[in-house]
Amino acid sequence: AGSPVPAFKRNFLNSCLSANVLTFGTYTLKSGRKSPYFFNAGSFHSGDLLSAIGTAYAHTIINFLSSNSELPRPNTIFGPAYKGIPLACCTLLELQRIDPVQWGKVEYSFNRKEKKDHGEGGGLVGGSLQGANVLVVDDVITAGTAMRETIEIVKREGGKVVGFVVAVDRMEKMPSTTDDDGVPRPSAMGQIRKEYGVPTASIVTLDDLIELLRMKGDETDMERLKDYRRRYIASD
Ligand code: OMP
Repeated sequence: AGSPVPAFKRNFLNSCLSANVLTFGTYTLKSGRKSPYFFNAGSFHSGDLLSAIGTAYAHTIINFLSSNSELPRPNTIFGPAYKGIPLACCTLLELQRIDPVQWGKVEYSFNRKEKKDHGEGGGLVGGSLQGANVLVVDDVITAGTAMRETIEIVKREGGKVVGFVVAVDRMEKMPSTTDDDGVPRPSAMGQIRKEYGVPTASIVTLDDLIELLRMKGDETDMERLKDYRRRYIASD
């Protein structure tokens, strides 16, 4: 039966569909895999959509912190350039609205893709990461390349990643030369959890997307996503 889908997750998924953030077709991913769906966080570009995604991240983070109570409290929300930048800002704004005492003094920060050599200079905008406990907010994890880069940036700037929250966990196994061998391997998220000891969370997973298509009665796309899951599903 499973537990009921919380309202913030349902609203988030409905927003994704109505704004074409989540689309179905044939897409080539960064990893080279051909996917029957794509999640484009760059399409969350209206006031209503920013509010929907900020709310969904904020509730996911609150649940994540309460189920990982041993974690140090984050003092910075970091959004990797480019797509992570508005995500970090609207998430922190929503967290502050929900609980100003807890989140009012927490900072946001993001990296520049090109280092600035004049004015204030440096590779970061926003709060300093020196000695900071950093919670990273990003769009999607597939093979984990983007996530590894972010962990390195935070480390280089003197911070420590204490958690990693994405909108969509595609639940895919790590890529390899025998990518399509049908053998499950650990997920990118699981691997990074182990390697860096960083706990992770997502607003939704591939399983949630399949359930959404089932509820909508979209059999064709649901079957295509299930095929994809069978082929690339991770072992954890
Ligand atoms: P990895 O670096 O392989 O984990 O891929 C994550 C990145 O791929 C994201 O940060 C996006 O730039 C891009 N991506 C999406 O935006 N949406 C998807 O549904 C899939 C991908 C992807 O190429 O895997």
